[in-house]
Amino acid sequence: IPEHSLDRDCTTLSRHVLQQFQSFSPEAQDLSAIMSRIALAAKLISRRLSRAGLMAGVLGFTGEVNVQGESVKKMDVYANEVFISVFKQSGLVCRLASEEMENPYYIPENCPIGRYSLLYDPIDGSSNVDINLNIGSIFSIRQQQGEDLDGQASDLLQDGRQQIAAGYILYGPATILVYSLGHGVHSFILDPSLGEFILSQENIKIPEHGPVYSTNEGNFWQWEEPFREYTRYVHRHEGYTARYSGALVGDIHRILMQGGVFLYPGTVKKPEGKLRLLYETAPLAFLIDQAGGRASDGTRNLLDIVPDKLHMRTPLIIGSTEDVKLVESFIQDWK
Ligand code: AHM
Ligand code: MG
Repeated sequence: IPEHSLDRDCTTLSRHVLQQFQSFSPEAQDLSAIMSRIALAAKLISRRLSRAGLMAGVLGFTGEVNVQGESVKKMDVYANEVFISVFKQSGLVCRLASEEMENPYYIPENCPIGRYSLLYDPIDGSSNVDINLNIGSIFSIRQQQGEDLDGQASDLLQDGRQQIAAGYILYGPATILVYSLGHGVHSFILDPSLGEFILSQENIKIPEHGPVYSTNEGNFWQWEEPFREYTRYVHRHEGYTARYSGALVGDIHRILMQGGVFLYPGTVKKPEGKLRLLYETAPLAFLIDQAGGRASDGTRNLLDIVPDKLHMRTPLIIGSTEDVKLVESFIQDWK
């Protein structure tokens, strides 16, 4: 076996985190440990997904409706609990907030020593679960900022640049984890025989421009005019191709690798759009920014938006800088 391939197999996620700090500082060790726990969550969810169709009572709905008014699937509940479980007795994360929970969840034995908060979407693209198509998880790590006096996590209501780390897991043909600590974007592939995430690509850069446009055109007549104008522009010009899977993580992963733009605009009825800032759009914006791309709500850099509540939504335009700016120019011209 050539030596370099052995080195490569040994570049696990936790080692990679330490390498980026170039020190064994307490912060480096904390983040390495946090990323290992997130990796464990990814392995548990990945394992359950790969067998879901063979097990009774794993797929389908629970009959409940979550804080967002969406029907909850059994996999949403399982994945939400996995992230809580992996951080129990870790002393690392005191508080978790997710799409599936109205209020933040505290792990009492980790508080107040756990200096970090985890914000996450346990299952992104829930509609794909029951039909065995790609789905994802999204995560963001923030520093715990003092006391959460009102129990509403108002101290978490800060802009996206305050994220310490962010990333996603894509459950596709292979399970991939992509993350950033603010020093570039790196991807890892789960080697099922080792049960480890192994480095696959370092310092990923998104192309300045790309062919993909990814949006739910079924909403065309619900959008404001500039989004319709942009879509008409794409239809009239050569070199564009449409891709939309119903799971943000997969669509954005394609755009990260090949370039292009993903759009989830607001609609006339819901001007704020569908996607949530703290655990969907801001972590993805952090990653794409680190890869040299751009994310916007149409008028502002998405990383500058300060949420006014935990489950706040934002429109999302994200991807290659040139393509995002082109969409923004349609909005500017219209205003
Ligand atoms: P979810 O987290 O409840 O699954 O919702 C988020 C998903 C995104 O992954 C995807 O881009 C979008 O919702 C799809 O919505 P639509 O079906 O309206 O196109
Ligand atoms: Mg989601």
